[in-house]
Amino acid sequence: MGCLCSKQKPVRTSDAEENAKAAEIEKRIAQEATAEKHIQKVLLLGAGESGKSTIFKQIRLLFQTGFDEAELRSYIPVIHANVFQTIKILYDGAKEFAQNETDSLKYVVSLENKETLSRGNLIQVPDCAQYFMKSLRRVSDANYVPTKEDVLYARIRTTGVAEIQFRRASFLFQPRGREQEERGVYKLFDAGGQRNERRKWIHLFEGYDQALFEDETKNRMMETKALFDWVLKQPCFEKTSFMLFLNKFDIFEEKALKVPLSVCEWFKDYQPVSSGKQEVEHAYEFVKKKFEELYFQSSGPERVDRVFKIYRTTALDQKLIKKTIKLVDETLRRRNLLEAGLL
Ligand SMILES: Nc1nc2c(ncn2[C@@H]2O[C@H](COP(=O)(O)OP(=O)(O)OP(=O)(O)O)[C@@H](O)[C@H]2O)c(=O)[nH]1
Ligand SMILES: [Mg+2]
Repeated sequence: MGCLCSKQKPVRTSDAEENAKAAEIEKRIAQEATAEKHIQKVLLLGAGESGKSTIFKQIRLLFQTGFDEAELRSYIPVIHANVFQTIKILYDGAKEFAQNETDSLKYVVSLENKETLSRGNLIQVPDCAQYFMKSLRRVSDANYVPTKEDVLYARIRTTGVAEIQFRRASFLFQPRGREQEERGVYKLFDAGGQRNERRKWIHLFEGYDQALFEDETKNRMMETKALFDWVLKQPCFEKTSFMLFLNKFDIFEEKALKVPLSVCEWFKDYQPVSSGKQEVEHAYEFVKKKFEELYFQSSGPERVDRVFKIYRTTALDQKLIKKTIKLVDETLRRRNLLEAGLL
């Protein structure tokens, strides 16, 4: 929110002056419209903790100047809070597990005993828990300065909307002198995905659907499904391209072999076919297909020409994110050329 203040001019403005002003305003509007044409707005949407800010951080690292020391240091309290929260969850979880165990020391939380941590999925330990628990000595050092990797793992819920801008040319690595040809600019928005945060951006769109936020019993996948379905149906996204990142593939890879996909209501018709890597691939393809089906079900016939692509990502993997962003860029570029009738 802003406030515009202007001083009243005591002199009478002539018609010629008025006309000149109007022409100047017209010119500025036209210039801004041309500049905006080169700006491609990309909005990161998804449920809370799905990895939006991690992708946002990776993009800052890859295509901007990254984090300076002051910013790295600003993550110290966040990382310490992540560690305290993890220890508290592990401690409470250990007490719960010990109730059904004859060996009362089995779940005692210590640097050496990982028994409770290994059952983390049952007690909702955060995804960064393993990483920071392995680095306890380092992160508690008095002279500790977080590394880039620590910052990527650090978990802080986004409140409001963050925004960065970067030029297409910054990641095209083309021969010198050709940068000017790539005048396109990306504006990337990272919005909070927790239910209460969504209220801040969701009301900007038409068709506000309160019902989505009422059902507390949904598990994360069901919540993602409901959110994706809702977004797809919004009139303001009628012509918007959708790049779906099936993120946290590293966690999926491990989980798919331990917990049957069918525990999730949406995937209850899933049948495992084998074991190991093959099974992971099969499970991933099944999930991908479910999202594709949802996309086509929720996109009316007037929306079929918008672009929809699915990418398998692990936001912590910088190389993979770099490759994925390049693919996304190629897709969006093609789409723009098509729209302009140049392809
Ligand atoms: N193992 C693993 N962890 C990830 C991945 N992506 C993100 N994380 C971790 O998951 C946690 C949550 O990620 P965020 O990027 O904060 O999630 P978000 O979607 O921005 O969440 P909100 O801001 O609450 O909407 C962080 O600790 C990340 O390090 C991934 O691909 N693999
Ligand atoms: Mg976030």
